[in-house]
Amino acid sequence: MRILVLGGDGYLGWPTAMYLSRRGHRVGVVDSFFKRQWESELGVEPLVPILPLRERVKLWRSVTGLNISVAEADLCDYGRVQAIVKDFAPQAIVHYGEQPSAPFSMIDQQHTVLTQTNNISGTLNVLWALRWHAPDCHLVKLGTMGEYGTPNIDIEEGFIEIEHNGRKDILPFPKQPGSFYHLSKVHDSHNILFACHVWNLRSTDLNQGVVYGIETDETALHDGLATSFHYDEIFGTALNRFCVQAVAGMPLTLYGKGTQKRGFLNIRDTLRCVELAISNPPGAGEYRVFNQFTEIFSLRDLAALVKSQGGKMGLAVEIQHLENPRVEAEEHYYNARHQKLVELGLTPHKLSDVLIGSMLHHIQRNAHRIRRESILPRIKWDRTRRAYAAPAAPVLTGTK
Ligand code: USQ
Repeated sequence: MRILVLGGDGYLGWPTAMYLSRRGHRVGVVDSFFKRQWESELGVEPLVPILPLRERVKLWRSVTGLNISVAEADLCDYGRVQAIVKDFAPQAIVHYGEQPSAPFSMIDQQHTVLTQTNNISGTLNVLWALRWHAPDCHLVKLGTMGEYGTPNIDIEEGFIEIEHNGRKDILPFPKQPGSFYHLSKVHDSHNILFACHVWNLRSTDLNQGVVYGIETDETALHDGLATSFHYDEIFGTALNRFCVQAVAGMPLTLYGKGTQKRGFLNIRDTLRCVELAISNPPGAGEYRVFNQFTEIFSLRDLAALVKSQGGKMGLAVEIQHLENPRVEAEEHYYNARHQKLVELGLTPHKLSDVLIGSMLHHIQRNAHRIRRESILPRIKWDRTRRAYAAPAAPVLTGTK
């Protein structure tokens, strides 16, 4: 199959491109490289240096004999998006090409507007390009479990049957997201649902939980094929951060009580879920939602697992409760359905001591590269607290 991976330079995009390439698909990657610029504007970097995308693609060819094509494009440039879709004629598009961080979107007015302009306009351009040039193509869009927030009822997969004043309907599940980033994904979901309805497009919205992990079967083939693994307060996510903090000898940063619960999944399962979605496409006009996570943990439980495994490896791991920099429920009900990918054949890689141990070992080999000053949270959601002074250049990359 001909598959375009948008955001193919990123933490998930690059491993997805290699995974699909190795399974015999003709893969093209598209990226604006804005994320690399935002990293340098904000003074953060991945744990291991990441080769430029074209060099990683060359290395991939020399290691496996397989070709991945590369296009540099800002998805907000509709002319470029159209040209790429016409030229490549994709049968599936895996769309990761968005600003991916909640804290980034909460820094200040500019970062909020950039996040929503970049994410929502980019996705609208992809939808219009599909409508004109590839209406049968399956859009596999990376959404987030954070679109739902933490309601006091069970979370369904995208839709819920509601009875109201004696009438019933199946409606999109209510959305109560927790950041301007998560809101950008909600707006995308509505736009995609509408485009499927009016133009007969087909799409799977993957409402993904928090991904953890450094290695996939493909990144393990060569050091130069590594993926962009972050642990800083902006682009790093919970478990990845905890593992780096354990190795750096810094206390694990639990925000507030740490009783918040989220859905998590291993990076290897992300790749398998995308493959399952691609090989079981929806019908024309169908918009469907899969909740893409494999296990629910509280942050406190995750920190305890890292502390226990770190202890077995001789690391003295402390856990610290910080004043929560976010405005979010800490004690809440959380029960989210996640059946559809399992029904299609997903066999999850469950979190285990062995898995945490292998992440810790991997990080230990690069411990000298950890930038401790990028770890503690300084970006605050609450308007009464002092704003974060980003060490950013005056003009933000990607502002349209
Ligand atoms: N948290 C801590 N300590 C930390 C970092 C985070 O306690 O050092 C807590 C946060 O307060 C939050 C939870 O962990 O309650 C998750 O935070 P996160 O930074 O790991 O993840 P989040 O900001 O929610 O976003 C990440 C990805 C995003 C994806 C989302 C899935 O960056 O792209 O959409 O996970 S989900 O969380 O299910 O919405």
